[in-house]
Amino acid sequence: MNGKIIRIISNLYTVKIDDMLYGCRARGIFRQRGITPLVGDNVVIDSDNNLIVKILPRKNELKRPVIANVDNAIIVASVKKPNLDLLLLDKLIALVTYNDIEPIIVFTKLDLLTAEEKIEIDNLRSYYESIGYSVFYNNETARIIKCIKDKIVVLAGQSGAGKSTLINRLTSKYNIETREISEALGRGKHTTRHTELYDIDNALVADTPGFSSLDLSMIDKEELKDVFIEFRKYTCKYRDCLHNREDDCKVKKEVEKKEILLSRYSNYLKILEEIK
Ligand SMILES: Nc1nc2c(ncn2[C@@H]2O[C@H](COP(=O)(O)OP(=O)(O)OP(=O)(O)O)[C@@H](O)[C@H]2O)c(=O)[nH]1
Ligand SMILES: [Mg+2]
Ligand SMILES: [Zn+2]
Repeated sequence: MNGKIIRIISNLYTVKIDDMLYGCRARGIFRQRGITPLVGDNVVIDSDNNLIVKILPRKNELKRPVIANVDNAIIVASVKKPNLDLLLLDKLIALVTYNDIEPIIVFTKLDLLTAEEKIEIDNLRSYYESIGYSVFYNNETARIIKCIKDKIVVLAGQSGAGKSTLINRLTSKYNIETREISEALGRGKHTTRHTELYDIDNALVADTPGFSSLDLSMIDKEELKDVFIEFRKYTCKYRDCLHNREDDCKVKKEVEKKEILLSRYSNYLKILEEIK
């Protein structure tokens, strides 16, 4: 029988097959060969012996949290408390895109904004949508659920942005304690060992502890411009143009014409500076 690992606690694996859950152990041969089954793995189980006998090839393997076969990352960005951090948002989009994972942007805490501030966020949303991303507000639960159906999804975003709250809004099944993870977060072994996929109408969603800084140093400076997807369609004078100080740079022209959002471009330059 084929299923998916949705939870691992020490060497006990919870495998989901349709709507049934099986507690399994892994065949000894995996350990001998140094293979570790991961949350998100598609596996074959021997249901008579509750044993994982085969791990199917992975499409990708995320390190934090440790999950295999991730389709989407929901980037949770609060617009207040903590204040909207567009540099962090663009960094996360870049990092996720670099890992061949499709980002979904969800803004939270719009209820804390004045009407004028709300218009600014509406405009931002329109820009990110216009370049090809799915963007939602956290009260649009039905649309979010539709967007992630049948996918493996990780949540990403600042501590306190509202990631756990979002899961609770999408489903009443789990009642995750909000702020729970960050308070317990001692970078301990337990957090990673207990990565769990929550089943939300057949989407499998991993809650993730927040973070304050993000390292993009694995991206080469030549690769960065390709993960700013709206830059891709412009051909500059120099083929390897970094859209920085080169002349005849089409991207810079589009920024001047306000076709490219200024914050996107300045965040690109900031990240470029960081990884150089
Ligand atoms: N006003 C308002 N508060 C919200 C909203 N979403 C979340 N919150 C509050 O923000 C606080 C932090 O929410 P959490 O869901 O714990 O944040 P988190 O991203 O899981 O944080 P970490 O686990 O630390 O990474 C909680 O007090 C929530 O009640 C929202 O849309 N509006
Ligand atoms: Mg949380
Ligand atoms: Zn250029």
